[in-house]
Amino acid sequence: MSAPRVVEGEVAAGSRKVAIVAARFNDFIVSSLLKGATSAWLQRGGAAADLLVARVPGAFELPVAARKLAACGRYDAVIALGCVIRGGTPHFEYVAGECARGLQQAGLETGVPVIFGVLTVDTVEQAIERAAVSAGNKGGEAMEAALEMAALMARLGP
Ligand code: INI
Repeated sequence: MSAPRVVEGEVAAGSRKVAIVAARFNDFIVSSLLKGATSAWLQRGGAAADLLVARVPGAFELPVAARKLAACGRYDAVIALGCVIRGGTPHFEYVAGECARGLQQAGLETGVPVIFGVLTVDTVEQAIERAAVSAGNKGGEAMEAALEMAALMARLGP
């Protein structure tokens, strides 16, 4: 039996354009995710002028802004960055759940990859660990996923 044809995207910025939408809530964590995403962009050869950063109040507002950026036709991928900490209230489920659902919907409706770079954690300590400046920064991982998906979508065609 012959091997299947495998299609995948490379993690390289080239001349791509990416938009990040980042929540201000829990900014002490989100700003680290933003740094991780920005340095991954530069490391992968992206031009500063080809990266847009839009800020929104909290994770609940990420989907509407992400959808607008995805639909405008200027970006190859959109990354949503935020941090929702459980803190023992049902509020967490609404904010984190609706954020995830809305971001997925934004990607499916527009066909532009919308990357989930939102930490949904039980404790501040877990958030700090995932936003560490070293390897494993979830913002950097989100950028790598965005570039891979942008390349894959281009390769898969219209
Ligand atoms: N927004 C977050 O991004 N993270 C949270 O942990 C959070 N908590 O815990 O409430 C949060 N709430 C704000 C929410 O995202 C909206 O900005 C607000 O409800 C206005 O719509």
